[in-house]
Amino acid sequence: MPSALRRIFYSKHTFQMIAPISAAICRRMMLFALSSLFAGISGAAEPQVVDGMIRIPAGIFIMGRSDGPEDERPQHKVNLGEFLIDRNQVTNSQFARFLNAVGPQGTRGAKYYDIDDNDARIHRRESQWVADAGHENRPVVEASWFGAAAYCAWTGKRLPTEAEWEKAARGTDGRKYPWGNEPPDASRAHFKSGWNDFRDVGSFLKGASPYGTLDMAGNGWEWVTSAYQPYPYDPSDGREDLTQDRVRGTRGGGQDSSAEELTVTQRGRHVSRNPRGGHHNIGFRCAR
Ligand SMILES: [Ca+2]
Ligand SMILES: [Ca+2]
Repeated sequence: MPSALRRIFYSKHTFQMIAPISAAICRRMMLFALSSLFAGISGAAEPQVVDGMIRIPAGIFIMGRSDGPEDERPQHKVNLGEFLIDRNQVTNSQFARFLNAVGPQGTRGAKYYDIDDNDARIHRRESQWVADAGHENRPVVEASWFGAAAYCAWTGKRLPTEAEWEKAARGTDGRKYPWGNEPPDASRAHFKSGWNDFRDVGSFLKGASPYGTLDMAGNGWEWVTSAYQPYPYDPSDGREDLTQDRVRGTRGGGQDSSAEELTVTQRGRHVSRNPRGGHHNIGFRCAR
């Protein structure tokens, strides 16, 4: 074969071999570019979730706000160690398992769950506690603060502190809502709804926090360990003494909240928060 012809043959042959490979590489690069673009648009990459929990790195974050209600002032910096927090609120079916194992009556005279409340969505059927049909994956409410703390302990976890909750909800840039500063809408949070009208946990991916935790705005307030005390937040001033019978914090806004109550700084000052009772709009998630 003449050398010029051989060159053409080999180059054509080589092209035939390389063409499918380069097409595949091109396809992958296109897919990568598109997925990066999509991640950029949706605001966050897929978070790493292990055992239903998300790792929140150690470090300083901005807590409270200086332009809000009295109990959210002043804005201040809080340094926290690393912790894990549940991506989602605890559901009725999860809490039903706890009731079957531990029962609804707590120690120290506090009940864990308001079994007789009309808003309870877990009922006893054939000697088992069972979530009502259709409500299995909805946030549990009517669990008292004592019940929420006992549930977390039963799973080897604990309730988050008020500072941990707020950092998990807003990250470190001092934003107003989990997703940023744009006002809430129905694609990001479940709010302005009826008395016992919830959505399945984790339904609002567009409302994710910078770390990927979900429903930090709306779909049920959430108990935290901290007693309701003025800022600045100081864990050594008695607010984290869990042996005291105190009004405890609730964060994040309920299914029946107005948009104003959905900020990551909102401390639930208008919410009925007797820690010994269950409430129609207060649920919880756990930390570790
Ligand atoms: Ca919530
Ligand atoms: Ca109740």
